[in-house]
Amino acid sequence: MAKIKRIYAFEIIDSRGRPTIEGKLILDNGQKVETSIPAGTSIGKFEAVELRDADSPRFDGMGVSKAVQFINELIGPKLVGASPLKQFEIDGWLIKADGTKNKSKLGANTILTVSQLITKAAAVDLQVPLFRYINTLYQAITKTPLPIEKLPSPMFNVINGGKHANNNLEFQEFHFIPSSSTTFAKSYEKGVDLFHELKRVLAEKNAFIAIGEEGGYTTNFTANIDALEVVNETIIKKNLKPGLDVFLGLDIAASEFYKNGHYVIRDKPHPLNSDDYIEYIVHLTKNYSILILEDPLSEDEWHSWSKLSQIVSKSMYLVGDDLITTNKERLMRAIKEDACNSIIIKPNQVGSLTETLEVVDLARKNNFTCVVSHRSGDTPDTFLADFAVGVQADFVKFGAPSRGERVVKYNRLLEIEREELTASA
Ligand code: 2PG
Ligand code: MG
Repeated sequence: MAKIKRIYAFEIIDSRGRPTIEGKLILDNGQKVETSIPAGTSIGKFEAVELRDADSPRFDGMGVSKAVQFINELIGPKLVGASPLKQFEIDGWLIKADGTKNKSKLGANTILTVSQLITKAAAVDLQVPLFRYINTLYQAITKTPLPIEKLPSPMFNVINGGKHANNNLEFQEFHFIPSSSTTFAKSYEKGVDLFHELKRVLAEKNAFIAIGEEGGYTTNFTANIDALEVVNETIIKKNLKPGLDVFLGLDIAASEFYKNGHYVIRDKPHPLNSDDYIEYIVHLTKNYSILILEDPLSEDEWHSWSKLSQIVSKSMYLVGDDLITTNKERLMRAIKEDACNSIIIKPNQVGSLTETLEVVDLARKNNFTCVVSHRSGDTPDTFLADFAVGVQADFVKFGAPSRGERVVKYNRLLEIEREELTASA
């Protein structure tokens, strides 16, 4: 089996025009793999630390030259001669070398670059598709067989608000979720059709249309409920039934507008206390076919999460993103307090493949639904699509069905369905 000959990294620019890390790994048989790391704009308070050159004026302090230097001078040379098949050992060594609880010494972005390179190199060396190799690693962690039988259902982010746009919506993401009763290809097609129909619906209303961070439309709505209304209207215009053919998804990212114990949204004339705000959220879920409700409450409001969960958890996926941040301890607390029934999985929130797999395992063992997610700052890397198939995630959210760094991941799922799953079925 091949050994690592060289690992190196450099700065590239992500989809937002911010620096991120690209890493390359060369095996001693000449094979080469590369990976790049996404980054969030609305970052959860409990995410592992993303190492940036905050003390430098370069790129507004967003450079990653220190992280790159760690890979080129510290980590890379030490891994020369190692086997890429030792994923768990190498991740364990990196986590130990960092030695902090939140990866603040080396950076989650630094460690994840190396971790993903190791995974990709092993798959190439073994000559298996990346998703199958990730599936093998996952089974080694869960100690239970997990056959690859399906593709995750896509959720398409078609209206961008919150920190992902400079419109006046507080809610961050509005999704179309085609019913999962068809193939991925059909769901993708439906998502694309709805995306274009939505633009026509907005144009008919003389709305000003621009594009947000994740490829969805941003426009001048007066309230969050208006965006839900437009999304619903689009489904009906396309002769589809909301709640049957297509569902709605929201990532509210509520931590961003939770101020002094109150939720401040345009839909209401005054800031709302948690109980009144929950009442409004429940009202929205009753009036629109919301299947996925992500981060409706602030990342610190555990008690309110449990309250809302009691009301909605039986009829929809209540998803913790900023609440859990792909963190095992926070997931354990969410399970114990019945705070939600689903989790967003983002490898860069925790910083290594092994830990991400462990979180998926813990979530599954507690009947949580798993949504694998991109970041608002992303790259053309398709690692996440293979990851989602490898762990048999229930849903993926990779943004709008438009813009290169988003569609490249959906297109990879299309490729897996076309070339790998139908062939082996
Ligand atoms: C989220 C993500 C991705 P960001 O909140 O779920 O859509 O946004 O990457 O900005 O954290
Ligand atoms: Mg989120």
